[in-house]
Amino acid sequence: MEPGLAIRPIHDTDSTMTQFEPLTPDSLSRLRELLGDNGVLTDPVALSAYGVDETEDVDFRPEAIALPETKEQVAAVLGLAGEARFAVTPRGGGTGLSGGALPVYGGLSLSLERLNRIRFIDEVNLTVEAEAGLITADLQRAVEDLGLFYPPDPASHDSCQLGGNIAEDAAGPRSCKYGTTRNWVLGLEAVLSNGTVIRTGSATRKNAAGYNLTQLLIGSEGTLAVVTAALLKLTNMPRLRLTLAAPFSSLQGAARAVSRLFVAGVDPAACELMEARALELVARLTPIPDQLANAAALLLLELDGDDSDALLERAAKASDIFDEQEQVEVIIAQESSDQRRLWEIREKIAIAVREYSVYKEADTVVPRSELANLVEKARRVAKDRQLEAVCYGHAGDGNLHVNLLRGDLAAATWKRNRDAAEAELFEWVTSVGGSVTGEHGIGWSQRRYLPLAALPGSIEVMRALKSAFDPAGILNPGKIFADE
Ligand code: 2HG
Ligand code: ZN
Repeated sequence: MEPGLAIRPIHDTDSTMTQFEPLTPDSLSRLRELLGDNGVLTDPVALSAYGVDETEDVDFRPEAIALPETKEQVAAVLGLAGEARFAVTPRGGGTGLSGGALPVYGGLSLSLERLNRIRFIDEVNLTVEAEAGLITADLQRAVEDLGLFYPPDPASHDSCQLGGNIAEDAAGPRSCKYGTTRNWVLGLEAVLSNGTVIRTGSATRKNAAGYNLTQLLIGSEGTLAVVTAALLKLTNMPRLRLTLAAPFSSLQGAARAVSRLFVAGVDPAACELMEARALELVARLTPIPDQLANAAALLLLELDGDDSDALLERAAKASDIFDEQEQVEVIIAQESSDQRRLWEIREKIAIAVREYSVYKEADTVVPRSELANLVEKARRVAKDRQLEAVCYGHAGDGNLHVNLLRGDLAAATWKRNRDAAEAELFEWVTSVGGSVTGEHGIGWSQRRYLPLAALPGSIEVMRALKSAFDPAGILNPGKIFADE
């Protein structure tokens, strides 16, 4: 696809600041009437905590934080916001990586954290209905106790919330077999910006009635409605898992092997790639087995299923595919403690990068056949601007997190070079059929790149949808679109 438009500069938020009213003492006292005194926070410590998420280098404080406990309270808060015209930014666990939950125009941070109940688990129809503020790992544990499985596994699953996962269409290693959050949602309960509560979808596996509002709200980053609960699909927990660690002496070999695994039907639940530099940084935090430490690229695979012979057969097929590229000494871990040790290498990368250098992460996604070129391109755009690129991530989905490291560049040079490197990288990514975010969303920090991923006509439709859902524009303003 032709890239839609050249990258446009981002307007300063001040230019449109006037479209919202500040939270007046009157609005604050009405919020307290609706939510009780402990349902509204205005102390500086809270304001600064709710002014950041996991996105590098951004900080926008809200004027107050609302902590509703019911959907009716969410509806009442939005009704008040519409009347008083203050901005409302929904917030989940604050683990986002594109600033989607940051109140860039101030106003109210609407945290769903107290709507955190599991309403029911239906073991006959294999569904669960849970509220938006439920921690993802708590949802997973609750269904796992019944032998059931909710597969989406964002890295932050111990602290992220279901509502945030839905807002960003979050994913993790297992999405290469099981899909992203959107593949597990049957229906949503949500509050529109005028305070109307809607329900989308149905409790059935099929539903062809009307527009698919469920899928439209998923990934809409809190700009169209506030999701308060979701009806999710479940599946059976696979009885067996194998972890394979394959150290390659060439990045090209590892990257080629990734596409071959899928063509040959190995069907990995997870297929992660780490390049040498990522391994080096992790080794500063945790010991890496000698066979893996010096690889040019490491592939980490998870295979799951119920039949141990079939699983071992798929593992052998994966090994053969690796050997077609080069001689690879694969480690196969069957015990869960050994598997944990291998996965720890992957899980520590983000923190290892963070501890090493200031960085900016580009959440690139390309067709699998372009993975080797992607890493080459990332290295080149970084090197041309005195930066370093560290690539790792969900190779099975063609989704690599390219971390651009500042090293010892001066602040102004870093900002200029980083932006230029990222723009060139995304221009290339979209020129080969990829996109500007695989799983972290556009949010605030990536919005200048939307025109690379969507043609002007598509962006026009997106804007029309935004106005239809939120005519006053009070819901999570400043996100997704570059020149709002
Ligand atoms: C991962 O795959 C996550 O580890 C997080 O998407 C990436 O924290 C990060 O930068
Ligand atoms: Zn990721």
